[in-house]
Amino acid sequence: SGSATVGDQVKHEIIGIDPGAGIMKSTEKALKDYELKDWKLVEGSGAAMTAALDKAYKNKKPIIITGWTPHWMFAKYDLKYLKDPKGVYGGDEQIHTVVRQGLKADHPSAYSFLDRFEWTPEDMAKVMVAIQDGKKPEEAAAEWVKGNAAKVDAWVKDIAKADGKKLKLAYVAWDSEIASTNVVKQVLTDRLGYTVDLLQVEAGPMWAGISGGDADAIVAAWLPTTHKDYYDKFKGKFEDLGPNLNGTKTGLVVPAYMEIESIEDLKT
Ligand code: PBE
Repeated sequence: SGSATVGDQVKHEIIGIDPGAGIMKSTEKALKDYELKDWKLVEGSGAAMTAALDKAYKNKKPIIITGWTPHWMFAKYDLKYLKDPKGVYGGDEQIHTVVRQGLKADHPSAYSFLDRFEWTPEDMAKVMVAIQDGKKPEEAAAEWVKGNAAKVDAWVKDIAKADGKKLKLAYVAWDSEIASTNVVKQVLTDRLGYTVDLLQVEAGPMWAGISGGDADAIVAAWLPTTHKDYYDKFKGKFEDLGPNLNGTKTGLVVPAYMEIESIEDLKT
């Protein structure tokens, strides 16, 4: 450190994730709006980003990542969001459940459950942490469903079983969505008798898939800000069942040991 600026210390790089993610677009906008001209947003994946964070953190090195809540990284490391006085990353946001047109008529049981599905950031974080601790996603989801029977009972109460009918859930390999999509799959199979395929895709194809009818449902729509472009592009071609989780956040995240507080501090 010494007198080197934060920019020099991190080579003016922000460690991003997959290029289709909404936080990548928000971060490009942040670089413009905060006039961070020498800065570069590095594309990668959620897994590469958390690997880079882990390595930097263990060595007490500076690093700036694109981050979001709920995420297991906040349980594992002492981190902070950089303040965003211009509000580039948006205000209140929720994760929505979105289904294809016609799902209600074709699969009324799945539709009724998906319409009711709602849980908390703490619920989701539990599944995420279990996966991070080495459990397979299906295993972590099954354990969560078992351990939260009252909540799950209410989601499926009085809904008829589906006798092995097939459903496709699309999702992106973001740790939050790996957790939620596996829990929803578990409820659909274990409690409602569906046969469920998970399609792991990029964000653009996920929205195209739910809008074109190639996927039946997603529980991974971050609205109104993070996925605004996708939402607007495909508007009218999907059915938005509303929030399944409240209390998300996105932004630039750094280890708490770094002596910066705001995105504006990156200018100096
Ligand atoms: N995320 C996690 C996604 C939505 C879920 C914040 C990385 C995104 O930026 O699109």
